[in-house]
Amino acid sequence: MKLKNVKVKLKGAVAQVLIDRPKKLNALNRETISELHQVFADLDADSEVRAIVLRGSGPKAFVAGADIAEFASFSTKEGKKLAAVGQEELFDFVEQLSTPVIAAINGYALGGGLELAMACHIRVASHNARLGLPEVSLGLIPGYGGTQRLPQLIGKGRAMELIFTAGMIEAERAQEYGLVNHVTALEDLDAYCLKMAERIAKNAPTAIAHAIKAINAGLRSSDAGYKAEIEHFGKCFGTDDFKEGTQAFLEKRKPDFPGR
Ligand code: DAK
Repeated sequence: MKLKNVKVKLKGAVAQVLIDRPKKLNALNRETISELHQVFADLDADSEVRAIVLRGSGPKAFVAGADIAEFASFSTKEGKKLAAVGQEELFDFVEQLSTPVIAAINGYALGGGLELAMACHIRVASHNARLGLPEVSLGLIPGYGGTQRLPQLIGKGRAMELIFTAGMIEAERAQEYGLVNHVTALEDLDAYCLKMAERIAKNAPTAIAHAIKAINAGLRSSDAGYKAEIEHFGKCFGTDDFKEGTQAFLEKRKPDFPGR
């Protein structure tokens, strides 16, 4: 597969994966999601690769969300189908990978971008990072596991506040909440993550793979929440609020939601 939006660099036992659409703040379109799936599948199958670091290209964004221009015209059926496919192809796929993945959050991690970082096993952010799930400002709910993984990481009350306000939090607050493990200067982020990845890479890969499966099994004893998310996410696509929210973003204006 020829890669357009994703780059991979190998440094010994560590693979660095770069999401490379800086002009669109690395927003996740269909093509980028399938390229990431392929790259993660290939790296996981390579026994020489013992840890992966994922980051966004440029100094401004990890990933500023799913590509709004692409999903703005989806119907309820398409929204539901794509949420299920996306979760399977990328978000659940990364979470269940046998190789540990560190998200190096080098700027905005919003919507699908924060959902991707939360699907990774460990998160490190630079000081300039801004994190949030702004979907309700577009008439949507998080559709790539965010309604499940955010409360798991930071607790129900904080997760509800962050989702309902569509707000962004700074890296230091994210660390206080437990959403990211460490915060570094932007220029130190790559070296910090590489060092952690190298430390992980020295340990038994089979044992780490089993630890990932065991930890995930405990946190995901039922898929009911993920299924409910897909169901409710799909329903949002049929609403006038969704049409207004996405149109307003594309027209660079504030939305005026008609409501129920
Ligand atoms: N999608 C598409 N383009 C985006 C984008 C996005 N999420 N975020 C930024 N861009 C584009 C901008 O439109 C702009 O493009 P041009 O106008 O230059 O062509 C370019 O990136 C630079 O952005 P700005 O000019 O806006 O940069 P600023 O520094 O002024 O602002 C910002 C940075 C991050 C605050 C702003 O760009 C922003 O608010 N971005 C959108 C954040 C957001 O709402 N993200 C989406 C959350 S919703 C789905 C499953 C899940 C989802 C959707 C569908 N299916 C299964 C169907 C998830 C949805 C979300 O992620």
